Amino acid sequence: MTFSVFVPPAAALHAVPVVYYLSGLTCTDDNAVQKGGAFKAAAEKGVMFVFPDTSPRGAGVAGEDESWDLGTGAGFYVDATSEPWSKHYNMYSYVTQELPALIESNFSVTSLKSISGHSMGGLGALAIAFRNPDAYASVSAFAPIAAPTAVPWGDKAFGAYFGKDAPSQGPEYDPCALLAKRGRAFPQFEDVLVDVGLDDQFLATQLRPELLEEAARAVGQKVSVRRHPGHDHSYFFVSSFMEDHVRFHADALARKAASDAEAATESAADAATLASFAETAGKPIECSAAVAWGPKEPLTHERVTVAPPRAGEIRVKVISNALCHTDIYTLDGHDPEGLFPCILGHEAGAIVESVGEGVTSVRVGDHVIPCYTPQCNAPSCIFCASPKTNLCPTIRSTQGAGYMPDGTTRFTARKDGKDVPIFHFMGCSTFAEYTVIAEISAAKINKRMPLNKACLFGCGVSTGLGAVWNTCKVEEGSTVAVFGLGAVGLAVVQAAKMAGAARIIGVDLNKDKFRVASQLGCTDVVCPSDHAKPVQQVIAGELTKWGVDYSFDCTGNVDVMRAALECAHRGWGESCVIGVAAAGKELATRPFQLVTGRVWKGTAFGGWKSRSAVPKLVERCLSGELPVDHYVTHSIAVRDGDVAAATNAAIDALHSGDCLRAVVTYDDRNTASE
Ligand code: NAD
Ligand code: AHE
Ligand code: ZN
Repeated sequence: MTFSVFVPPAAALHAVPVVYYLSGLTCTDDNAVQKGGAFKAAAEKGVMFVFPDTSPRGAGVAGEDESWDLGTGAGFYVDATSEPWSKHYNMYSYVTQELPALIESNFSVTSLKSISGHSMGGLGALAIAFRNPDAYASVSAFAPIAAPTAVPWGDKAFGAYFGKDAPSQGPEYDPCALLAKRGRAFPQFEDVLVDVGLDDQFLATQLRPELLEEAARAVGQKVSVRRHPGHDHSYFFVSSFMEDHVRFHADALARKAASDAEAATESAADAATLASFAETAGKPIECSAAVAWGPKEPLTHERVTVAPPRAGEIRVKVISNALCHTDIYTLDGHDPEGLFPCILGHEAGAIVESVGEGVTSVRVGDHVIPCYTPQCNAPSCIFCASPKTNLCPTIRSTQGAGYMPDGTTRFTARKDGKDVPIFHFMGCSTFAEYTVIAEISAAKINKRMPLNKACLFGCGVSTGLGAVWNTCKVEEGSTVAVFGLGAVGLAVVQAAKMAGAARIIGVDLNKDKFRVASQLGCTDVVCPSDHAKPVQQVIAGELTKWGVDYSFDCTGNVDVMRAALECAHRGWGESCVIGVAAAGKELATRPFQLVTGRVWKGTAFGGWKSRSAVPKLVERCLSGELPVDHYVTHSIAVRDGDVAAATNAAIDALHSGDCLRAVVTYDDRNTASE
């Protein structure tokens, strides 16, 4: 066999990952080398490209040179089972085993691989990746034969290579059939990139990308098929989009390298943690918790029993917890859904202790952030499927009723000699050393992120960022007003600054919040009590002529929400309600405010689809792009297992007025000291 290799300059310094590129019918190892256009990006990204031939050549197999779409140049990347092909036509084994072994023993490469290809090679890449998802970091294709068992090229080739076995063997090399057989998405492949040309003469008869989209949609697998007008089946088409594919693979390979490195460097502490989890898995755990017995009562220290997770649930060891205003609001009896006795808390960093039946997306030892807005990602969930919302309703009714999805609680406390069931809160209940949450509420994050910072992404900070970037999509040069400069409001300021807002007006009754607000990007600060006029008239009329492009309520006060709306720009200003108002409160404004073009909207968890987005926010934080340390104004360690004492101290801190987030740490593993 002949193959070609592109060695990037980086290989001289260190081992590099490899992209295998499979060519189409009639091609050799040389076509994409000459015309594919991959090398500039591959050199920049430090990835090797390997180009195998498309079939054996010159083995003297009877009939191999009789037609252009069978035999020589047309191996279809299968292991033939029928004579005369079965001896030599084993391109599947060659590409998945023999060739990588050869490359890995002769070149400076890591074991990380991705795969791509064109036409017949696109089919090969998809089928090989779907059959070996752990072996490849990513897969992409140009104009693939997406459903070979349903088109003439596949019929002819599979009929010859498999003979009477074609009905059973064909689907094993058909990407659509492989997806249907699996019945669920590949967690290994966040996305599959596919490009097709709309002027490709084979599009409707041989390629059928719509069948791949249908098969992927049915199982919830993301496949991005990009359709390009004016492009045909040629290498002009391939080379036009090759750089996108190189970057797609290079990024996935880098992510896999990072997560493999992280798994390999699990510390001794991790080993000890895992050993302790092996002891408790499947059994009830007795541990400390802060229980809220009734509105306005201080949390009390209790020993509670946490039952093992049931199907679709996970039990987690809580490491750190930040206090959100919403916890206090519920404890103070303002939440119409508030139930007692309960275990509050919903901004935490935790480690998976055990998993219930059927849980596949996280494993024991994974670091997770419990998310009160879950993401079920089921193909049937129209909310998860829609880019318009993050509000997955799958477990919302039981969550609001204080139960796990099966309508029962996992917590009991011993009170006056009796076992008392304790309600769950917001699907999280993290004011306990251990809690049980739904699998679909767990965002798995990079273990490099200290859990006493990671917890911030469980609610307030993510919400403020998302309100700006997702819900309002604040543009460069905008004017913005932020009402309430707690952690949520400051995250709005930080996000608006990052979005390039030209002017950011911070509003708070507490002037102590102005220093950090200005540091984060506020260009103006306003204390409403300094003015005789309503604050909306100060902002729209004095500070600006017509009002601000975007305003955000981060207080939960309905009068402030009205002011925020009314300072929005005539004609187009948008006002976003983030704050949570107390039971019985209602909004009011003159409808004329809306008639004259203002838009009133709101956000829950900043519009983030939790399990997909939170890990990415954590990565941005780790990369230094998204600093969050400034939110942690108070750090409190749990002493002698008294979770309630530490949490009550955090509540006092939040009431003090100089607190953004008070982080309570239950266990100092996987935390940072600064
Ligand atoms: P916080 O208590 O830390 O901050 C609130 C800030 O608002 C404080 O600085 C306070 O001084 C200021 N404030 C209060 N009344 C004001 C007034 N009349 N005018 C101007 N400023 C005023 O709270 P937080 O944790 O930042 O949360 C803010 C709000 O967002 C809360 O209502 C919380 O429940 C809500 N929240 C909503 C979501 C969501 O998804 N929608 C998520 C998290 C928090
Ligand atoms: N349960 C209350 C409302 C509470 C509320 O609005 N919660 C916010 C999150 S606050 C986070 O700190 C939210 O996003 N709600 C959406 C949801 O599904 O709960 C009530 O009024 O009944
Ligand atoms: Zn919150």
